[in-house]
Amino acid sequence: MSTAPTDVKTVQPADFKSDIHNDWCPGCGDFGVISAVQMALAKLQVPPHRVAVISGIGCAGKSAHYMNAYSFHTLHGRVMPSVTAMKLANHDLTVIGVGGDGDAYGIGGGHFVAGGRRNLNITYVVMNNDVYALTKGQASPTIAKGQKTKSMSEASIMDAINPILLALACGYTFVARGYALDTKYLSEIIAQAIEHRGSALVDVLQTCPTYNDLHTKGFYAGQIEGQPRLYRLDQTGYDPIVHNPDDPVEIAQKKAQALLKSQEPGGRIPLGVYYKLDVPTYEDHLKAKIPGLQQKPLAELDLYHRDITPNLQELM
Ligand SMILES: Cc1ncc(C[n+]2csc(CCOP(=O)(O)OP(=O)(O)O)c2C)c(N)n1
Ligand code: SF4
Repeated sequence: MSTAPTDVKTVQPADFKSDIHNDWCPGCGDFGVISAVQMALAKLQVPPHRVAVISGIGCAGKSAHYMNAYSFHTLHGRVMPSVTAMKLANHDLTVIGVGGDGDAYGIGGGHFVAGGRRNLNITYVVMNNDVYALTKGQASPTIAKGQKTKSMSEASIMDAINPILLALACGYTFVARGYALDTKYLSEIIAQAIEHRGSALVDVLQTCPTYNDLHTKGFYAGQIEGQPRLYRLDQTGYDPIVHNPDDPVEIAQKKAQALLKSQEPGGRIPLGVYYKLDVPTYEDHLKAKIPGLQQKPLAELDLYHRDITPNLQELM
């Protein structure tokens, strides 16, 4: 007779859907991204009460409202500090930041840098539509020099930030790129990012049919010299993993390989995992310094009934 439990409820993507009214425009790529996050969490069987989602300001920033999980809608550009605080307070939560490219790489740029070098075990999903959509489509830091969308009065005269390069330079230990309208594959990438122990960036090419008439569904579905513009790295034999994390030469080689892929000549765009390095996380270092954290996360430690007399005496 089978002893398998029959009353175990498996986590479904629908478990993460909130009943808040969604006011994204019809056809917005953000729908695909949030669905992919929900599918990834269900794939990993993480229940909603073990998940925290933090989003910034912008269309992407509304994501926290649309997730049934612990969620927090923070200030513009402050996704990473909020994610950091959430993870430090409770190491046991699966912490996911969601924001726009303006939020992450523009106003939040300094925090994005610091987030990479800490290597906290978190996932940052950036909805990259090349515009500041919520404020009517001004250029964001990812739009290329010379490009102009229908919402811009003139073409951009600045060089673009390349999120993959930026993340590699900042120290993110998992760097990937997805496409909002390939939700199934995006969910696989996000699931890998969540499983990764360390700071993970998933930059997502996101269509904004309202303000970006350059990077449309048709553009991404297009071909370059008979080859699809978008293709999967994992179908080309590309190996993103640093197999010996103690070898600085291999780390440099794997970063160089990702760097080349992030600016592929001709304009084809690889999707998938560009780089993956498994090294101790910020939490691992903290646990080594603060023994109490090995038993419980900070949120569960009794901080209010400690005798701090010895500390005060040291100061006298
Ligand atoms: C400190 C601050 N500066 C400016 C704004 C105005 N503002 C709101 S959303 C936004 C841009 C959002 O763009 P992005 O982060 O790319 O997200 P999207 O709307 O494209 O999803 C700006 C500039 C603000 N809310 N707070
Ligand atoms: S303005 Fe663009 S990014 Fe914002 S909801 Fe509409 S389509 Fe989506």
